[in-house]
Amino acid sequence: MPPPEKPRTAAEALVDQLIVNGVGHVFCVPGESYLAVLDAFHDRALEVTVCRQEGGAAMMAEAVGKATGRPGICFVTRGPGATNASAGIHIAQQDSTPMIMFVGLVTRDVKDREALQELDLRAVFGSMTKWTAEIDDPARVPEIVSRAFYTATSGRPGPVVLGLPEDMLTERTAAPNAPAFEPVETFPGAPEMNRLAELLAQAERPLAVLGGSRWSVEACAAVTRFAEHFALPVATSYRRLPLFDPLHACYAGDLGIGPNPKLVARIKNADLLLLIGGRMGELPSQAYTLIDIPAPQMRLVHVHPGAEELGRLYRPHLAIHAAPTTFAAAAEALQPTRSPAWRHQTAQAHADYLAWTEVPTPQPGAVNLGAIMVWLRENLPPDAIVCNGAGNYAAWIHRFYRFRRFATHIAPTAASMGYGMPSAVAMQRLHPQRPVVCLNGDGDFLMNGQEFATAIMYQLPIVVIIADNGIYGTIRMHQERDYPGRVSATSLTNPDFAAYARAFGGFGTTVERTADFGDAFQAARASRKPSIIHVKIDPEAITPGATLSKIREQALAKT
Ligand SMILES: Cc1ncc(C[n+]2csc(CCOP(=O)(O)OP(=O)(O)O)c2C)c(N)n1
Ligand SMILES: [Mg+2]
Repeated sequence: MPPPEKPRTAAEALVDQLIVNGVGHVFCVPGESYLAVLDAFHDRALEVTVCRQEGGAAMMAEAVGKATGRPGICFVTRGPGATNASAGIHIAQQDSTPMIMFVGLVTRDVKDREALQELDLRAVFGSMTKWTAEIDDPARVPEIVSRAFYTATSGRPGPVVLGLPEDMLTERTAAPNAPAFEPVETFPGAPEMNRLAELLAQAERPLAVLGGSRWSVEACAAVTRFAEHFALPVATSYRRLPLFDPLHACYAGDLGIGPNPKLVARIKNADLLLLIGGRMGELPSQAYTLIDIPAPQMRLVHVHPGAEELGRLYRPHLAIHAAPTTFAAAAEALQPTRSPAWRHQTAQAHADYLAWTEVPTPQPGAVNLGAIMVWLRENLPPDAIVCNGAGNYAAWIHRFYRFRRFATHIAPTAASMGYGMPSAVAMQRLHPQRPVVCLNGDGDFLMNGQEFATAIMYQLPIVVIIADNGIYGTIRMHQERDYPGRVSATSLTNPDFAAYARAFGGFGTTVERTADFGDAFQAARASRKPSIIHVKIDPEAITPGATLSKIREQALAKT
């Protein structure tokens, strides 16, 4: 691209470089440290979402990265802004999500005086990003922004943080735009794929677990055909549910929190395990109890785009250094040499999944969250996007909802609370026509509930469901298990969340019986406003399988 006639400011060059790289949306909380960037937004074709707290802005950018595979972008100010945003950066790291956060900094002439809100970005973000740097020279804006796109997306994706000294942003530069980045692919080689075919030919009880990032609609379709050719049972890793159609005959279930014990047993007993894309971290590995470390008890094939992840925990029998996209394309070309002898096991695995998820378990109290999930799975269209944060309420989503399409579940594998509301805003900004449903706990919602105001500002018809049990339920559950009867710092006093919605200008309603949920949901959708459905849950209904009292009694019986 030829250089523009009048030299641009560094801020203008920066925003142009984002546009060159296909960025359509940015999320921000403004700061005086990057006024020149705000000015560059003024007459450029970018959708800017102004947020209420930088934690929300960062989680929105992370959600865009998660849903699209391309870096989500946010802009925040120095000290208080960047530190507020850090939760979103940490999620991007743990979830392997491409994201770039730009931070307005103090002017270069006062650096290291501990000037107002000065922050040592490298020291603060160095351990939770793939790369943290500062742009000191306007002429290097295209170079450094280009590198940020490559770094955030290549290998194992993750976050990049770039600091922008305020005075640098207003200087002018004749530097031309760098060409748009192109994702760097790693392909499995023929020797690896031949070895995989041999391992499959020798296997008796194989199983695949899909996880990680760098998937696509096409990759999911290709891996489905691979599974069909080999009648392979396929599980999805924690919060990677939409990678495989749950109603497909090869689907073996979700390996999240509180998984089907039959699935856990099936994985432990597999003689060939294919980990495709994921790291098999603490949650899906059931606290590192599924696969022996460092030498797995079964033959392990680990497919991962990050070379440093292969052999990091589990010493693989076959390491395939490839992204799920390129691996799936190669895998679907493999053909079995004999009819897979484990066909009946795959059918049994799918039957076990259906039996585990078909009918909601009975619950104490007048509202059954499982029944609400079944209502949603029967009434939402397949392209609906469900967002959530962390809390025990999410166990019912994992177990009873069914994600039929790629990227329809946006939730943190890092299990961070407060993610649902901002990610729902991001998804509705990206997809104005698709239904976006945001599920929250009562604790969870108010960690970023201020972004309901952002939904109002952009008139986003998100339906927010708050499962209010009056407790930090997950922690109360752990407390009753480890310190039975000694309740401490886990109770909450909540507002009237329906009135909260109305106070912002949205639609609000309260549900106190399961049977009333459907009408409440339809009324929320019909309002076309950001909506909150305040669902009152009995705190006894702590997991789909056990009440709080039962957990306490079991713990007391052990002491
Ligand atoms: C940002 C953050 N802070 C704290 C935690 C620890 N934590 C995990 S779940 C949870 C309680 C969630 O409570 P709520 O949202 O009400 O959901 P519930 O478990 O009651 O369904 C807490 C405090 C966390 N995961 N993330
Ligand atoms: Mg709660």
